[in-house]
Amino acid sequence: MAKIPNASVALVVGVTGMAGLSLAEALKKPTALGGPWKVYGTARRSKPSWFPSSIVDHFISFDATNLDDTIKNLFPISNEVTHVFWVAIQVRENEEANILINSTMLKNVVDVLKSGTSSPLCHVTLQTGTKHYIGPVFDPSLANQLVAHEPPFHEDMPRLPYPNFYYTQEDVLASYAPSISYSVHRPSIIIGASSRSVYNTLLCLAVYANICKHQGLPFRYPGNGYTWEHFNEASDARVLAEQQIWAAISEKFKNQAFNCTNGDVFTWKSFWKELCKVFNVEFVPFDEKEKFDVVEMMKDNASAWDKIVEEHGLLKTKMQDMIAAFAAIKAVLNLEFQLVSNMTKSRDFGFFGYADTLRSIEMWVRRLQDMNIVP
Ligand SMILES: *[C@@H]1O[C@H](CO)[C@@H](O)[C@H](O)[C@H]1NC(C)=O
Ligand SMILES: *[C@@H]1O[C@H](CO)[C@@H](O)[C@H](O)[C@H]1NC(C)=O
Ligand SMILES: *[C@@H]1O[C@H](CO)[C@@H](O)[C@H](O)[C@H]1NC(C)=O
Ligand SMILES: CC(=O)N[C@H]1CO[C@H](CO)[C@@H](O)[C@@H]1O
Repeated sequence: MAKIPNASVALVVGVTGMAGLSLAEALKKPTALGGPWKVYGTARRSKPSWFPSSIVDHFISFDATNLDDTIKNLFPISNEVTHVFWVAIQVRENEEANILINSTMLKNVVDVLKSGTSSPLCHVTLQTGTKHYIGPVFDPSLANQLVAHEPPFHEDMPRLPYPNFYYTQEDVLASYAPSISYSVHRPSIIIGASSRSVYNTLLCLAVYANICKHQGLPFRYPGNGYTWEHFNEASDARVLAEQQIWAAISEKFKNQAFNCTNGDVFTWKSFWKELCKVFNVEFVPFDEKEKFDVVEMMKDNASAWDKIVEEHGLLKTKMQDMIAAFAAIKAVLNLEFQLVSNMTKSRDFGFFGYADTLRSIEMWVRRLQDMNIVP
């Protein structure tokens, strides 16, 4: 079994994303389970201006796809790190490329940390998502052929017969057991704050709302009538952090996968009303006849976003870096089934974290504003 560490030292891989930021904040709370934690946070790029330095003890920039760079940066702390929190993703053009790149990064990091002569590494948490149950919906060559599981999804559902980098990453981690235990966390739409996440729904919706305001366009819902009226769910980055820390230090169970959602459901109609209130834009009900492609619209309005950034002196974000997230939003808002996870397993195991999705929106938008990412 894993060695019992005498101090808790976390390596948060992907600390500048929504989940990473909330994880580092949660680990640094005096009440954090398993604490006090020493926290190393890593990212591919350098620290963004909005990143609060106080939530990590050390910030490391390195490229996990490159083994030499991983050795150079992580070997020096390999005799120290007890827990890895994996919240990094890199998204490539298709799922096969994702599989290769992602499993390589994960393997590089765990191999290097394990190679220390007295490596205390005992647990790795892996954040994946509900694509585990619905398949690679963002892969253009596969998206139209997918057959998903019937919701509500549960952890014991068999894998779908499509390539999925989540499956490969789970296999990579399982290959280190029993010397290192792992837990897998499957959020739905993550709500949090960052300018660096590949898929940041709330940031995109904030950008879209501000463009509509700026251009005098109606803030129309870019999905279909089904999602407008049916239930969906979200995963607050704080709940996700809490669940990962809870699973990481558990002595009672090892090597388990958990859904991780807020525990409530919402219709996009109700979500939209809340967004309109927070952004102070007029609520326009969904109208089938006004269907449009939000990705094309955002590409057309890239210069409008540049202007807003300029006028408000915001952190320089580029529309082109958000197009993948807009495409993901478009896919999710046009689903024809309810994306809802079953949280019973977490509760059976003793995790009761939750968030009220609609109530959380304003807080997270204010956070994005405080970080000077949106006006
Ligand atoms: C997650 O939720 C889905 C849908 O309810 C369910 O099928 C799946 O078993 C759950 N997974 C876990 C690990 O609880
Ligand atoms: C923004 O998008 C709308 C809708 O697609 C379009 O009518 C408008 O011309 C775009 N604005 C600019 C500045 O391109
Ligand atoms: C939720 O998951 C539990 C197992 O974790 C299962 O017993 C229960 O039937 C599921 N509920 C639904 C509605 O699928
Ligand atoms: C399924 C798959 O492509 N797995 C690959 C993940 O990455 C590792 C390391 O590069 C490869 O060895 C696997 O073949």
